Amino acid sequence: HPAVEMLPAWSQAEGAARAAAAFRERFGTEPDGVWSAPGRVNVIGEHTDYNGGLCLPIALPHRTYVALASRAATDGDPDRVRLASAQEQGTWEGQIADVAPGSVQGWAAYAVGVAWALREAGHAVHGFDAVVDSCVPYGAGLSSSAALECAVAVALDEVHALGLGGDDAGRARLAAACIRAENEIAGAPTGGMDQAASLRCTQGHALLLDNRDGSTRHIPLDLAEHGLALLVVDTRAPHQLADGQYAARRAQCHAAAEALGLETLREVEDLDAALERLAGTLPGGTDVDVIRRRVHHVVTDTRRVELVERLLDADDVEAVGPVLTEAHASLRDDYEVSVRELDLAVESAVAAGALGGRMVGGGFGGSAVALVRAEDVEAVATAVATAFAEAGPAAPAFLVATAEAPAGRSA
Ligand code: GAF
Repeated sequence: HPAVEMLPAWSQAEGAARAAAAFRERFGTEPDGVWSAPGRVNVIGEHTDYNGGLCLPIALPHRTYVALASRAATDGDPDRVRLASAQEQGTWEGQIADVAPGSVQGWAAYAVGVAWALREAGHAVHGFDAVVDSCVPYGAGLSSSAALECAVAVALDEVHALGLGGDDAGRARLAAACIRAENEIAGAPTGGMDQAASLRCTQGHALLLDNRDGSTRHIPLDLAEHGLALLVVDTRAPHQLADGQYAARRAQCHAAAEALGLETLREVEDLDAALERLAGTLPGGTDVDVIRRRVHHVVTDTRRVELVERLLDADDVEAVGPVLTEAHASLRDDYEVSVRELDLAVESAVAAGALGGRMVGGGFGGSAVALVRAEDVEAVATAVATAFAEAGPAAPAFLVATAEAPAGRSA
């Protein structure tokens, strides 16, 4: 059997110590503090956020740490930002006032974009030095970018005493700033689930997020209590959100809603009737079958979130497994965002005894989850690693997801 690689999560004390040490080494001074924010894994409800639908993410134990020192208003250059990362070469330097769509390339856009967005929202934010360190797997569809944005957001909130981090309404506003940073400065047209998950989840709960109005419900999720575990498979298939596929799916959903005279696909009540109507209402030249399948996925996935909510409320957690597998088929066949590695992860996990599984996040690479009995974690991971070794793709890596704390101060 191939070895199973588990991706470790640092404790908050360890992550904070690493980021603070890297800060001292880079800038030769002490940071004001260290803040951190988690990556996420979504239990169910994929590509629903930008359609006003439901999703159900949890915050991972894997977090991104930001050691930050605010520049005093009296500093000779109060607007200057310097950013470094333990995972990247070099230091990014610039002025917040110069940040604009298209002006910052690479990972720094996700960090300095948040300072820009907070300013756009009317908050007095000035420059800072920051060093980032992270154990959120990068590019694995587990929201390493949202974790970076949200860690910077809670840091800037506190050093400027904006008072937003202290309650959920304020955190929703921080999330909105992070979404603007990602959409407008980093140029990734994502929907907002990831930032809400990183800022608004609570430990021991999944976050039922209604993207129609941003309202939430915290659903207790202690899988260990049920003898279960959520095994995440990072397929290591390259995953890229800023490419055209994600935007193309968004545009198709938008076109479908428009053809139906709806603001979002969340408003579809009678799915069969809506699918029927699309034939006559979409602009000529549109592939009606493709749009119908996209709509079918989006509408049924929000229904699956409602079903999982009922199952969790009834403590019938094992029954969630098959719903995940059904969601995977919908993402693969109707939404067409899966890839061979994701299908292989789900199929090999289910064949090895997982109760169900599906790809998570945007797709086109990234990770899958499998709901497994706690005693089967190792056997299922080994079976998935073996299937990959036999089929040819690079070896996957694994982690066990538990519902952890949202973004906050770590030191
Ligand atoms: C990515 C996006 F960032 C989210 O907004 C969401 O649309 C997800 O893909 C799919 O559910 O993570």
